[in-house]
Amino acid sequence: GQVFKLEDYRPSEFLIPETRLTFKLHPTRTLVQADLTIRTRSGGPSNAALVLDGDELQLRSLSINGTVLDAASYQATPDRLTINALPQADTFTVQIETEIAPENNKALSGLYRSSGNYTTQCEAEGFRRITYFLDRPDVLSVYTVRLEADASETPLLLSNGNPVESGSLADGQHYAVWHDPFPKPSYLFALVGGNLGVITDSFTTMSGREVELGIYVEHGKEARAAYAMDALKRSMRWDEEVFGLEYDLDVFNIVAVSDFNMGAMENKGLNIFNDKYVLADEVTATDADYAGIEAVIAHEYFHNWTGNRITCRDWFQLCLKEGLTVYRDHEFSADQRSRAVKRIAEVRGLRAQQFPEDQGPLAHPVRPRRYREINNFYTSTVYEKGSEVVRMIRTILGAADFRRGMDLYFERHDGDAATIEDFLKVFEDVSGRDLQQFALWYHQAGTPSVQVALRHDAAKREVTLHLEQALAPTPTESSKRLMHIPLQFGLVGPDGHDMAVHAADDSVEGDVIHLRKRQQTVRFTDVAERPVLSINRGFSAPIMLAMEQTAEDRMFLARHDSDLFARWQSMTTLATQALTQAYRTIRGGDTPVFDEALLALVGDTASDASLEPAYRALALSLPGEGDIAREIGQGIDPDAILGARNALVLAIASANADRFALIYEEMAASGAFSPDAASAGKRALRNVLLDYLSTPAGAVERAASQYERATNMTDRAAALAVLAHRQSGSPEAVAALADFEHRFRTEPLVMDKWFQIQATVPGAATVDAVRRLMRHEGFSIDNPNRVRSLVGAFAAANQTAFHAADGSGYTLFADAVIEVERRNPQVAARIATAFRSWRSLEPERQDKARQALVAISQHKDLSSDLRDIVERTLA
Ligand code: BAL
Ligand code: ZN
Repeated sequence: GQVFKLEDYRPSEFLIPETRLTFKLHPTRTLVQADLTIRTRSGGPSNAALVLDGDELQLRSLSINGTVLDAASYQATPDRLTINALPQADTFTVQIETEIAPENNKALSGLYRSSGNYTTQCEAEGFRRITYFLDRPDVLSVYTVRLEADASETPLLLSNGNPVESGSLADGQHYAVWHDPFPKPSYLFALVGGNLGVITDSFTTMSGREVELGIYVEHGKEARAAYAMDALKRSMRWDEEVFGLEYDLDVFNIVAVSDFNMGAMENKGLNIFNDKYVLADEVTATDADYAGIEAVIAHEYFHNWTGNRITCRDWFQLCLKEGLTVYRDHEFSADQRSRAVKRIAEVRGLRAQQFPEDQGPLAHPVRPRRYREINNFYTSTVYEKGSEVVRMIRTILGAADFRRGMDLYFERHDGDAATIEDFLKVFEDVSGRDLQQFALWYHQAGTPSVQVALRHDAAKREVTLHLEQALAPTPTESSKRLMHIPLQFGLVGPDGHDMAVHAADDSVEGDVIHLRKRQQTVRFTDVAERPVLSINRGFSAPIMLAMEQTAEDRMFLARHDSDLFARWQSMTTLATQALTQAYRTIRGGDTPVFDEALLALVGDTASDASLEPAYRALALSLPGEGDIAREIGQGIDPDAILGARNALVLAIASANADRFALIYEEMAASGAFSPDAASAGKRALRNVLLDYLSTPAGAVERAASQYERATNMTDRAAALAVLAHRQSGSPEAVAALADFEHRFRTEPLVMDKWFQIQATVPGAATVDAVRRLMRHEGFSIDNPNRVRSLVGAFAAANQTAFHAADGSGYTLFADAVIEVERRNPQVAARIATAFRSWRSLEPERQDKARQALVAISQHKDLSSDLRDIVERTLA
């Protein structure tokens, strides 16, 4: 396939200031009439041909300035329309008619039907599946859209912007016209035609304008949209208060659909959502679902400024809108909930998803320089690491200058298709700082590592910190330059409080050390007693830290660090060290034993009432199998990792059984259900304790009883997972699985939990279970949520089954990927990234994983999406 390169960017010769679209919606014969005003960029006539993008399109007719073109003056193929004979003018109109079949569109890109409703997904390159167009983000156009459809079958007709008019037509048809006054790229176009229920509300902006809000869902599910509406209003208020950003149209609509490739899409004024991120009530949704809804509603809303009002010049700049908007939704959630808890959860996610990406064959810079298939760059590097980079800008500049920089960004670039250079420049301009070296965070792939050692000289009353950075080569980047790494830190005194620091070095500003060289030494004067170093507080830089620190010092920090993130990190580091040690012991044929002090630390943290329950729950959640694998590095044996982790869980449970049982009771809910953060935190702590308490052989009663008595999905799903994972095959586990299926078989989103819990039961026997579940009546290979819950979860979150020693997990998965790929290449390519860490496995599994990858690559007519992932993974 073609390789697209950043350095090849050229502005378009032609612009499309206005786009008028008419859709005659029909399941298999939708007629699309596009009337485009074309203007040359130069302002004079152009000699160039007009080349418009298409994808599987069928041209019905073509006119220029209203005159039908003769066949000799253009060439139309499914993926390109080239018009050679253009009027000798700076402005002219082109009329294009295409016909498409939404019903047959299983790729869910472009215009498609889901549960009888018409919907669109145009990012990144779906618009060209609707009509021929300059389908690139730097061509901004003002859209007027007329929709026509059968009035009884499709009573609802929505598009971007504000409603203009609507009415009846002959033959039971009706129409609606929408106009969006804000010029936008084609990837932000959307329409919905359907028969849906709605909840409405309104929002008064800070300047006093009324905005009508609507959330459209399947009939009968309106009540489940209430939390999303509440989250939307909170998002709108927060963006005004924190960034001074106000909404700009008369209406804001959200539509939930059940077949959706992404989480949601920020189309101007008409966000389209995967219904997973809209629908919630206590019986069907977990606290994690509520938090996800809040975050995604906010994320898409925040795109209205960071993405829509200021969009991207080209797809290499994807992180300009995504990294920044993730940063904004993280800050929103931190303000709505607990900042420390939110930060720990973010970092856990970053390490589980982005670090393996950054350290494997699919590594790429936050701003890539090359791609073959842009759909494969909606990655955690672009999104999550992109957000970390924005967070570092704020750490380096401080809150006030960061806000001034954001203000300048909106002032300077509103209406632009901008670049990362534009973004960095505003922060340089407001702060007078040089961000050249810092910009490498956008340009270089890979996770930097930093080594730190602290020396205290009691006689001189001096502390010296030695810091050293390194960045390993990544595919396509063999040599790396030195990074600017901002490290938040504190020197913790024997009383557990931070000491006042006097740095004899200008690389220290306040509580931040700016590491810019390969090796750096920082001196602190007037330090009488030996402090304990707490560094990378708040995870100020997304790095791997190697610190010379004794277990005693880590224990001390795990109990006393004033920075709750760093406190959690110390405990996690201790657990990780214990787990890698246990792994080696198991590999050596012995039984691991654990340090009593660690077991006591976990118990003490669980019962520390000065800490909020949500934090305690996170502190008790041991590193995942993937985290342990990453720490070990090479020659991975997933069974030994699971063995080590289970052994530590059991040791912690045995050492703290009584305490845990007590706290489990203490955290029991009283009163009505509320999804708020404090209530959710109690449930989280209770459920992580349930997992510990249900680990010993036969300890099945508590979970079975919680399952039976559960009145909300958080407690019910947690009990089910504990039964299925800790007491797999027990009569109680079997009964609970059957009960859950019976209760929720008509609720696809809930059945996703059932599929996912079973797909992640540890052990090779799950391979057959997944094969059976793929034939379950509730499963559909066409639906992305079902595929991700069963097949995706199996590969990404079940190390001992996916990597079963006999290779059966790989075979099952490779077959499933191909089956998905025949319908939906984007989803297939996404789940196939589960192979990315194959080279870290022990040799026999490596060999089997490679065979499975090669088998996929040898399939005929492989989509460019899947081919790109498989070839890069094998390279
Ligand atoms: N732009 C694609 C979905 C999202 O990141 O909001
Ligand atoms: Zn986004």
